[in-house]
Amino acid sequence: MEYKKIQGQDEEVYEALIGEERREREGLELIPSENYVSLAVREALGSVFTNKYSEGYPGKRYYGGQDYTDVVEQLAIDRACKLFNCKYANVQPLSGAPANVATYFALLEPGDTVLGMDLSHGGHLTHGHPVTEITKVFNFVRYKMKDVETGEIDYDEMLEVAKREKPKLILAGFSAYSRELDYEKFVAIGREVGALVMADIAHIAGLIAGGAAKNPFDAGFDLMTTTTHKTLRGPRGGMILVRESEEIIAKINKAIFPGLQGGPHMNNIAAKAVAFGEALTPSYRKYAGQILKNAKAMEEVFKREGVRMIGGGTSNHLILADVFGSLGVGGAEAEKVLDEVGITVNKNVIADDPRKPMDPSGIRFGAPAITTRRFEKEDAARVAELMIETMRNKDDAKKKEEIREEITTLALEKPVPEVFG
Ligand code: DSN
Repeated sequence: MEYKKIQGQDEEVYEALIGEERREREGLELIPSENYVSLAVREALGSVFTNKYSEGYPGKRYYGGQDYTDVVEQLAIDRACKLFNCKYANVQPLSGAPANVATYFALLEPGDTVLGMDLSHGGHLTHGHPVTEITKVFNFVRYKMKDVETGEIDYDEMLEVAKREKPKLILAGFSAYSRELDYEKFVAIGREVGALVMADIAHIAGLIAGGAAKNPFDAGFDLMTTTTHKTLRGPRGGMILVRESEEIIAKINKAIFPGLQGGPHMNNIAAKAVAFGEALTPSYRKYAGQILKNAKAMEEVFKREGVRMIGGGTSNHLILADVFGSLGVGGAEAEKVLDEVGITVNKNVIADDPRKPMDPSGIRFGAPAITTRRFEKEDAARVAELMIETMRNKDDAKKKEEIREEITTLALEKPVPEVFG
């Protein structure tokens, strides 16, 4: 994109935009929650829909002039329901965290208990980390992995905790967990203790939509929340999906508006509709499958080089590697040296990490964004080799310069396609 109008009007913002364009073009994005959207999605984001207030829902708004907002919101809802095989969707949440918070307020009373995955074992802040405001209102209890080396969840412990704590909601979902969950077990435990069962599929939404991961709705989950900008490759935003209960969607809709949000961001909803349209195409299914192949190719290199991975490897799009334990490089330093060669990852705590969150033992990385750039297994494996080489030679400036050159060449050879498909 050229940003001609901004260039003429605001040099400072223009410079930052151009810098980010260059960074994304010349480097490799491996943060597993990031991706590149199509130009069509960016057109919708920058469209006239940003001008419009439309509190309410299609056909029931509080302001006039809704002929076209109703069209795009309904398209987004219908396409979301088709993608995830469910009856209802609310596409207004501004992102994943507000979607989760709205769900708690919609379905729980203050003081009610939620059972979710421990943050240090892969869960998310909004699943009840003590630093979040929601813990002042709701009570969060935890389940963990039984075996950190295989990633197996301790379902016996989950049942025990569920029987003891009597949660109203059981939450399956994660932001740093690399294996598939046993959704049938979650549903069985939920039914046994009378809890609703919810999946936060933010990280794997695109894999589910593209048929490369199981859909929790097939196991009987009641509802799911997600972001739309990770593997799903849409604009930054959130969404709540309900399998079949009219009562649940009515409560969710009320919690989003007027409960917690005002006017929906209609430019964003238009962009969600465009992205969901892309995700319904056969080429998107191919993309989702390729993410898994590329992540597996990276896993093989890490295994071969003796770098420990939490869960022993990956069954999805992401890898959590214990770089401190295996290479003697802390997560913060690994993030920094990889940045120096043009590879972006994030430092991440590993299960029961003895180190601090700002300098943990691990890094988290994955394949969604490089797969959008049409990287194949061999390319992904080479990137993994270069990552390990960089960390092993973290103090060798010449070596890092050579690696940076190879990364830049790889990146320039595979630009983000203008049109997906
Ligand atoms: N920040 C997101 C991630 O990187 O996984 C989750 O909120």
